[in-house]
Amino acid sequence: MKLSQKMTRLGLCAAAAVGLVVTVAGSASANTILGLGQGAGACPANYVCLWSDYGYVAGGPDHKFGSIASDQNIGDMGKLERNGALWDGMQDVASSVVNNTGSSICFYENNWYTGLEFKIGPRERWSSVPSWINDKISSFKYC
Ligand SMILES: [Ca+2]
Repeated sequence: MKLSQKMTRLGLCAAAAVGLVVTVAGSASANTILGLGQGAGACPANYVCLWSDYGYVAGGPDHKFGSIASDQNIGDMGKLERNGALWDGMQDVASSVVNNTGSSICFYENNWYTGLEFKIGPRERWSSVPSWINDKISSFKYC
């Protein structure tokens, strides 16, 4: 990797650390934050948060971006990519989740809310999701 590419990656990583808010097409008032801090407390009020590792920790910056927060349904976690190659979505990597909403949230094995379903109640925190859904979540919705 050239130095300039490395610098670009580091820059993007810094942006992730402070949280980059993007608006997903089709939901003008909804927000998805790419890149959270560590710990369940990093999840904003009224958001659903997912981290790629156990214990509310994000994984390595060279792979999946590692953590997201959203206040809306996400039908395809692989489509959250932004800023080129660094962030390539969060398909099949989530290992810990926080539901900071007043609704139940259902996580799914496949895109668009199909396959295995893992339902959690309002305000629930899972530092380790069950093994049968670990590294398999591809979509989630209010349910
Ligand atoms: Ca994981």
